[in-house]
Amino acid sequence: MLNKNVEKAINEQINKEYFSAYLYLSMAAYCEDQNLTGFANWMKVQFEEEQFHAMKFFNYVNERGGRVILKSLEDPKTDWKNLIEVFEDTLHHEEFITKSINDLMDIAIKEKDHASVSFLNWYVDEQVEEEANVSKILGTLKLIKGEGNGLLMLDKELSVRVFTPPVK
Ligand code: OFO
Repeated sequence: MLNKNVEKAINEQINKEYFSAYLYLSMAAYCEDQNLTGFANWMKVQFEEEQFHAMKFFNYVNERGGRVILKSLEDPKTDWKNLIEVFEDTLHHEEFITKSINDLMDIAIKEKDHASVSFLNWYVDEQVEEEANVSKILGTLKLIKGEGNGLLMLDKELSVRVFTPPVK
């Protein structure tokens, strides 16, 4: 049986994961509007990844005999100054999610819920990758000052990203 405090915190995390998906879809819409289809593709893959994160929590709660309670999502931001601002927001958001996962881990440890600690390790590792991917793109964007041929080349590079569901 899933510890009640852990269950409550995971339900809040499910909402954050779906909000992440919604935010990245909103960023994809902005990129489409800027005719940057490669960036839009990258954000759409991010949208799928976040839904995967949410569903992994959803399935875990059910597997442990808990109850998923969904809440409404806040409106995502819809407009940005440029691509640098989009990726600065993305990095800040991922740092916020990392803190949230760490807080969730602290609750599982405090409650001595070893199964949840083990389960949450996947998210701890995933956040390292998430932040690294975003930082790399943001670094390149700053290098090319977010414009010109460099921007078009990066757009092309990001157009090949595909969503591959992790095996576990
Ligand atoms: Fe982007 O890692 Fe989930 O939210």
